[in-house]
Amino acid sequence: ILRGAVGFRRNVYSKILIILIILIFMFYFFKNLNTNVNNSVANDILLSDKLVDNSEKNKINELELLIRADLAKQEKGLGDNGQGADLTGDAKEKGEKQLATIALNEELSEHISYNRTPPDGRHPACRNKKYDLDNLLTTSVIIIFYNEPYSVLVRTVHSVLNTADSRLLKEIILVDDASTNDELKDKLDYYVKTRLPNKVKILRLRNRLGLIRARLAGARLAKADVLFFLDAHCECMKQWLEPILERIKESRTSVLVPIIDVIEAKNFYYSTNGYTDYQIGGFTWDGHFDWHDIPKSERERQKRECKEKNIDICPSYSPTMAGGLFAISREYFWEIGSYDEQMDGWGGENLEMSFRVWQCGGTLETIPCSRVGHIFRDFHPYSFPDNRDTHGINTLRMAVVWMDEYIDLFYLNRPDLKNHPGMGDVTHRKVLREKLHCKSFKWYMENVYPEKFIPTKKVLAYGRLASLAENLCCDTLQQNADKPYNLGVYACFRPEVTASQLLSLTRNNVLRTERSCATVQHTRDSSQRFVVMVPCIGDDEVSDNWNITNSKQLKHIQTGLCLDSSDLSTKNYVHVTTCNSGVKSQKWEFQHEGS
Ligand code: LR7
Ligand code: MN
Repeated sequence: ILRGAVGFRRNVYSKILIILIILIFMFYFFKNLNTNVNNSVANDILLSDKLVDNSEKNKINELELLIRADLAKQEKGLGDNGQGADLTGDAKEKGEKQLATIALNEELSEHISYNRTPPDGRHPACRNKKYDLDNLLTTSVIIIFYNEPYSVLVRTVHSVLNTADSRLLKEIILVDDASTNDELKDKLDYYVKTRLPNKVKILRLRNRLGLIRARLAGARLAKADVLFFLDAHCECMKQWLEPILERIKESRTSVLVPIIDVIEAKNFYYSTNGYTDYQIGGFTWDGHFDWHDIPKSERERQKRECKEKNIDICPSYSPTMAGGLFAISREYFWEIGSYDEQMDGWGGENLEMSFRVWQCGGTLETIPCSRVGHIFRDFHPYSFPDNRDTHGINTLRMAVVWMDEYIDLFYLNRPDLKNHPGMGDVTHRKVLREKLHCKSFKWYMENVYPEKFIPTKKVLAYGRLASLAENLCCDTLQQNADKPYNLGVYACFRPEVTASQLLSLTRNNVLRTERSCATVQHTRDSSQRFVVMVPCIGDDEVSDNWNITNSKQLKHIQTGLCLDSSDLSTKNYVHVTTCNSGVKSQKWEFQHEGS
């Protein structure tokens, strides 16, 4: 009996052994199969992870020395806590030159540690919050780059690794949009291979595809629950992932952005403004993204949400997003139509995704407990083949698919894009819109962005404001609308009105352009006061009002003075002066009656 029992046991052991061997075999078989699938799906990409095994010793030694030199150059403590830093002597000069050529102080970046800490500028309520890290979603961070300064890119990766709990971070996918800078090739491969954990991967595109298709390539490889896209020059604040992952778990159709803090390109100062006065996204009718303060109505909605949930800080709905830093459920990203893959180069994809998400049933939210710094550069250090206006053409594709009749306001600002032959085909995006049963742009304007000014609606008059004295029209003279400027006159453009001559007199008697409202200069000399255009958000917040009189004058109600086009000695600026219905230079006519 005893012998029988031993024999039986031996039998069981060998069976277990055979099963184990089969399991191990299958594990490796499927693992390999998986990498093969990756390679064949991503037809045009090279996964460069062979370098360290294959290349010669010399090359490796060389790279190792370069990397050690980089590390030796970094000064301990420099820029810590997000402080701005300064160089001296030759290095300072070099940095200043780079600021002019690549819009960023690369030399300074090389002196700052990859692991410098950003400040903690979060709302106190965010700092006290606890998260159940074992039950949050996982993230694939996707960072695309084209010729970014090596040290800035590497710092971005370190920053993610330093701040993301390993339970939440499945992988970081770096997508190289066919950079030509050598440092971003073997040296970066070697650094990632030898200094960073396995979860950092590099995807090399064979050809430059532009940022939209580069993000798509990264997204195709990603495996985690959530995609978090970042530009290649970011630094993450403590716990930037947790509140985002929590919100997506609660609401999978929410597309989320962190507060985007400014890191200055000249001294790497990471500035944290207050935690409640952050801005949200809007757009201009010429198709650009812009920032603006959270309107009263949204603040009130936020308060209500906070009260209901009994929490201190809540997301704010945002009509649009800047586009570079955002998180979305991976499944939802594909469901909602990822990107228009026919968009080239740079630009336009951010408004496209914003409108699409809102119109097709999702929401776009800023999560104030999540903060990420972004280096804002004064200009793009790269160009595109043929100097194509990719932003314009991409925006045209967006407008044709999503903006319905409001596209006229876009064409008004961009007449050059009407019937542009470069637009290409957008049928598949229109089909997508049908398939997802998306709402109209009118719905978006009324429900998501009601504070957005529409120059032709709810107005007493609009269009060109022409002087009856001579062929002159009020004109912004293309001055920067981010700050106050004087209203001028210029020869009227006809037959179509141009954006610089498009004015509206609203039902609240506010005289304005899309972004600026007309006020009267404060000065003692009341005979000649300029008309100052100041940034305005809502009509109700403007204290200057205007009336059209029976004798065709435009009268400033608060001062009782009238708009006058005479005496243009100073740069074609118009002024207001004592009303006199007898002079022609005070007679004006709007192009259209209001509706
Ligand atoms: O051909 C290119 N291929 C690329 O991979 C050109 C650029 N890129 C990379 C580039 O290296 C960078 O990592 O794409 C990323 C974005 O390019 P930036 O940093 O030059 O763009 P930006 O920060 O000036 O522009 C904002 O608008 C763009 C519109 O297409 C993108 O959506 C950017 O991601 C976006 N950036 C942000 O939203 C950060 C917040 C700033 C604001 C406003
Ligand atoms: Mn950027």
